[in-house]
Amino acid sequence: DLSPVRRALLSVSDKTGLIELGQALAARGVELLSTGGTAKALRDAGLTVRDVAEVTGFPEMMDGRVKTLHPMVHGGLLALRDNADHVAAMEQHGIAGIDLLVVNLYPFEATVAKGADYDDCIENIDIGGPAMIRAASKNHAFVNVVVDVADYDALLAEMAANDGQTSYAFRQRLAQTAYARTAAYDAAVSNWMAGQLELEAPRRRAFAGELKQTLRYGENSHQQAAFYTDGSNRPGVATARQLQGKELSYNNINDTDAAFELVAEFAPENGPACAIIKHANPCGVALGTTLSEAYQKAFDCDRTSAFGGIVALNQPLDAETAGKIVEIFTEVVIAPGASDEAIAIFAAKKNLRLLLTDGLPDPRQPIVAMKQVAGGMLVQDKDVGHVDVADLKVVTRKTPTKAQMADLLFAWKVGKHVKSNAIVYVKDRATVGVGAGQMSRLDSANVAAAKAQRMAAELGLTESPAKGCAVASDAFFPFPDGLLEAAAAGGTCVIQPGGSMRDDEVIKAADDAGLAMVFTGMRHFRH
Ligand code: 93A
Repeated sequence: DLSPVRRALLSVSDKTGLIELGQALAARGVELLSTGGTAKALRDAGLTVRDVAEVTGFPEMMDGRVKTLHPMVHGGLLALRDNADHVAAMEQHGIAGIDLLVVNLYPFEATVAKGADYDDCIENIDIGGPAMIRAASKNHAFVNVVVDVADYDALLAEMAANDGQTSYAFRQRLAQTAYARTAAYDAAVSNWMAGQLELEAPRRRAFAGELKQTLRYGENSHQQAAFYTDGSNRPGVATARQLQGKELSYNNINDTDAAFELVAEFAPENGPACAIIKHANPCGVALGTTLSEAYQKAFDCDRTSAFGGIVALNQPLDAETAGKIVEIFTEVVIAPGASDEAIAIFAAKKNLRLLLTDGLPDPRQPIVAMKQVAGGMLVQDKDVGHVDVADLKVVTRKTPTKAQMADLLFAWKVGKHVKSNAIVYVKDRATVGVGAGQMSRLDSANVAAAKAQRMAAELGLTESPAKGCAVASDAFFPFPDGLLEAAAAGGTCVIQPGGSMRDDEVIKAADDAGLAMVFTGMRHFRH
């Protein structure tokens, strides 16, 4: 099943590694064909190259839109070398076989990501490249197709090991990679167009994704896993630079994402914020006057759970905060930058991963969220809903004070990032109890209260830190019981969507307990 590589067509937008590849192929006596810019680069390096235009008998035309779309090219890629009819057709029309196709496409995703205008994006939709890739992939019985600079070395190694030939298994693997690339490419084009047309994005979704890395395993060690990027360049775990520490695991990536998306709710200009995540839920979130104070307050909420957690910051990591973080075992820290001093402090902790980004993800950016179900996929807009003071309706006799209002809004933002049923207790812009993922709202209120009790024990406080706290509930209280539990734990004001059949009962219970309560009219389920 070995097949020789005698002729190669190279047509690449990303010219990284091109010369080295061209030289290695030429050294093996492979004839090189190429398109305009690629041919020029190879020739400038002293290599002998034949222009595709010479092979097709047509010049590259229409601004390059038509360069390789020709039977002399596609016949050379698609002809079955062991089929008498195909061989006869090649002879009759003077078509020479192309055994190796090296293509990387016009940078459509990068063009969109840099905010280019409509026409520029359109011009960056590659047509000839994907056509050739699909043709060469189909004919992997004879043809090699390389779509990724990262595979150049593997190709040369395969040829070196087989006296200039490649194996069927190798070509088959290249073909599979190539089809994944064209599929992702077309999905990116379709999704961009959906955005341009302002279509209801979730209802028109194509599935784009490019393999970033294979992971050691998934949620558990018996599950295989991989990490894909979506080409959007959104600041976050997929695009962050990892400065140190071992490779991220599946769970690390999931938790780091949860942490960074949560902390991004707090605009850096409103002060430093820190979120600590365990199992995709926050075990502490706080604002501070300094970043290190924000970290300390977040850490103090639940010191036990924070051990081995993921820390996200809304401002560049500074030395003082770095010094505090390294005092306990932390898996990952993600921040929009770091000072040299902070980086030096982390360098001593080899296992601690530090991820740096160029900014925070925009929490209002309308993107699409997906979830798999048996036999299908659920697609929805990401929850970018938010409320301001002006959106709140006071429903009790008591009105929250200014300070209470600030804590209520803080608690509400945190609650949006807690798995439902979510109950969050907050004091002085720091969580003091988080009840996550319970099947009843009453249970979540209980869990949050128990967390506050443990915080008191951990910090040696004489009274529950939840005394006088603000309470957020991600959905309405169906009965007064959860609300009363929160009041018993120390809650004095409440933020919740409202809209229960028993709102009247719940409001009366709040009045009787002396609480101030506001309705948001918006729910933040998160499952
Ligand atoms: O505009 S195209 O869709 N029309 C074509 O016929 C065609 N053939 C190759 N773009 C085409 N290509 C692309 O040109 C390749 O996929 C590659 O990205 C690029 C290389 O152009 P150059 O060699 O001029 O730099």
